[in-house]
Amino acid sequence: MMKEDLSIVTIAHNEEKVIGKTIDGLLSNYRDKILELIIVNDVSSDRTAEIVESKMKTEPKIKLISRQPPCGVGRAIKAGFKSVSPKASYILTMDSDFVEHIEDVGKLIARMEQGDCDGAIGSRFISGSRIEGYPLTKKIMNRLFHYVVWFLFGIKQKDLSNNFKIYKREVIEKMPWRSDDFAINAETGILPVLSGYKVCEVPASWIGRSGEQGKSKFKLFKVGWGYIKVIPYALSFAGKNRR
Ligand SMILES: Nc1nc2c(ncn2[C@@H]2O[C@H](COP(=O)(O)OP(=O)(O)OP(=O)(O)O)[C@@H](O)[C@H]2O)c(=O)[nH]1
Ligand SMILES: [Mg+2]
Repeated sequence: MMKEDLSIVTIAHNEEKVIGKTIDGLLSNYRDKILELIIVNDVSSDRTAEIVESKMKTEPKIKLISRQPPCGVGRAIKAGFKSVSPKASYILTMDSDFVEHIEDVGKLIARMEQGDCDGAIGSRFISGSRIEGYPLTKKIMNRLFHYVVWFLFGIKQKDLSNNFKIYKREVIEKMPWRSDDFAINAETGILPVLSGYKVCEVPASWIGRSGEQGKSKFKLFKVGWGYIKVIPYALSFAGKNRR
């Protein structure tokens, strides 16, 4: 990876408790790799936008996209992808509450620097990873989803739905991203693999939020349906893109 050719897209909705730390952690550790750090904020009612704006005063690499309703993880990620600079060679997508394991970002970058992958996923379900405080129901649904995807498509990657991935820019640009909700995170794992890109996995950590890190926005029974809809979409995509 060359100098300053990475665009990081991170999404935020009411993340005043963590957004500052995430920005500082990324820039202090990876400044020489980062071309731009795009924060897609969806009508946060807290100080998220203010915190980002105050950092922007002294940090030209930060870009803030302030979306209007309707909100949604998918809408936000798609808006972030569209605003990536044409100068970027790589795009990394991540949640903004990813505070404690900023070194995992380095693992994704290092994997790409080996030069043999089109993308890499930070996986919570391979050896070397760490997962703590992940609710059991969420885990069962997640594993079931991956079993179905493996069964239907033969996709062996273990953590397709983690929003912690890096791709060459052209991969992100070519895929027809569809979901407006959390399920976009399954698409960003599945569609590139179906297109024949080589998608590697590196171990990553996932530690449940503690109180001072704000509230979860993930409601399994509200967003679960979105993931199921990705399956027929991926089936039709696979039909059109068979290689
Ligand atoms: N822009 C935008 N970001 C969102 C929206 N909903 C959630 N997010 C962000 O998406 C990321 C994932 O949401 P989380 O609430 O952390 O969900 P999770 O990671 O599955 O679960 P926890 O970490 O336990 O809360 C976070 O960075 C949120 O700020 C939205 O509607 N718009
Ligand atoms: Mg989270």
